[in-house]
Amino acid sequence: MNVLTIPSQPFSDQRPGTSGLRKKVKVFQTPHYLENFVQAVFDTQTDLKGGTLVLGGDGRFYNREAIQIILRMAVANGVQRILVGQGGLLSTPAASCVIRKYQTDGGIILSASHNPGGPEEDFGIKFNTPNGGPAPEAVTEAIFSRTQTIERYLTTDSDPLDLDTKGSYSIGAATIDIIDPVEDYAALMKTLFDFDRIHQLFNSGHFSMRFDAMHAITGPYAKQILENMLGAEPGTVINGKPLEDFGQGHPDPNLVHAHEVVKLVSGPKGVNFAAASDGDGDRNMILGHDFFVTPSDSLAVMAANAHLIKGYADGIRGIARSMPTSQAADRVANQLGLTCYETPTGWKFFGNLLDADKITLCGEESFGTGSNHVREKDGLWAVLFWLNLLAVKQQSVESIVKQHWGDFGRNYYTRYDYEGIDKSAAEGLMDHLRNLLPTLPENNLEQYQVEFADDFAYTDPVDGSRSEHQGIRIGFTDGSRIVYRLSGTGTEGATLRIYLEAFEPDPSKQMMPTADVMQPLVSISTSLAEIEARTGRNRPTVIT
Ligand code: G16
Repeated sequence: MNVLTIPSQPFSDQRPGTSGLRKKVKVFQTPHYLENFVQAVFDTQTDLKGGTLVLGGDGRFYNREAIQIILRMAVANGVQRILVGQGGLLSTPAASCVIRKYQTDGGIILSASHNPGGPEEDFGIKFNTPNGGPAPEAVTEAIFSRTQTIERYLTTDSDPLDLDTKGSYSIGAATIDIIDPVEDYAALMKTLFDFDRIHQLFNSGHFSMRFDAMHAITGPYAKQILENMLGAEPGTVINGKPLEDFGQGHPDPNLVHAHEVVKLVSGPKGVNFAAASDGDGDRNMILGHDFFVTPSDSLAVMAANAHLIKGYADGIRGIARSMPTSQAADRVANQLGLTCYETPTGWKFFGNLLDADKITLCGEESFGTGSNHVREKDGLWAVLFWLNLLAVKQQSVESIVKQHWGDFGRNYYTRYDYEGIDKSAAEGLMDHLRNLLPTLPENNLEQYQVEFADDFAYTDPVDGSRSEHQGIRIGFTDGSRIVYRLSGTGTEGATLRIYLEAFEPDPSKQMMPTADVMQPLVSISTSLAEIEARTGRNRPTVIT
């Protein structure tokens, strides 16, 4: 085996977004494009030399080729040991688990999450630090800055490795271990949840569920844990085979894209409980019979009931939510005498709070919940948490959530997405809102009185780092809110997100259709931002 030095030149567009570098597959296939980014990781994360790297992805198109490229580069850059998921597969939370369990020097995860896969679709890459979490901004900026000066990358002339057979292999001085992608993760789940009790629930004869893996990474994990370990009936996991193009679906677990499982939990023949996860297994959607749990409510319910779950029986230290996530979790924290941290969008902002033991649970409106067990959001973990809760409480999902609203008040919530709009129009719209901010406080917008209006900035309470321009917040005196921000995960044009939240403390008014409750906030938010005039759109692409 020989180490080769290949001359290269910078690409200007390699700054990671909300979660790593995401581009069309075709962009990643441009000669040297992937290699430059990977070399920038090795050049800046110097502990990898002589250290251990975890490597895996969500199995989407180009995953296998990328794994072979990165393996050769890792060997050439002096990585001593590389742990690779069999078949090149590792869900994002499982990668985080493996990075932590074997005290490695970090991991490279290949995924574009919930974005579609295939030759014309999306691919992505991100580096996770030794705590198992997505690299914080200081690290992603260092990687980006290195990509801007890169002149060469290192690789080897070694043959492709057989990714499908578990075992230990050597290339030069490096050892490559092809590991079972599910085993370590399943063992961790067993320490957190009462598997016997969930097993009894599945065998009670009056409970059944469906889990939609959406032909993405969680299929093998869900089959092993739900069907083999917990005794759920065969067929509980649907669309369980990971496919490179996700069966031409859009592996985003929401009411629109996971419609197959929504159907199975609806109507007189519907099952009691259903869930879905995304491309790389870190997102989740929770459904009761004819009942959708918003991700914001899911976090709040988990926080209020964590003491009932084995792994959290000693109580939780604190909670964090991303800024656009509803304030339902804040109400729980308040009652428990805990702090609820409000962070910018992006799981990377939870890492320091978890490492410093300031929080135990965290979550986002974008179908993500997690805890201190790993440093990524975790789809299947959330499903097991709910299963454990159902087994303990012996209540339906709907009655648990309605009881929660009765106790804490209901934060009605909806999100409007305007996808693929013109980038400069989107930036102009955000500037326009920023200019309006000083005029808003103490004004009335229809029946709402503005309490505060700002451009959200965050100072990390652990390391003092500052993140500016994280979204426009308009808060009203009754606890309702409008939030605007531009997505950092898209690969085409810009996506404007408007997040709306209306607080209702009165139980007699908590069963209204969300769309009706939200109507005044929808009209305020669209006219304030001059959406139609600025973007040419008279309706959003997706409403969740
Ligand atoms: C990523 C991040 C999340 C974020 C989501 C949406 O999730 O890890 O923290 O909430 O993107 O971000 P945006 O609103 O900027 O598109 P994932 O599941 O895509 O990795």
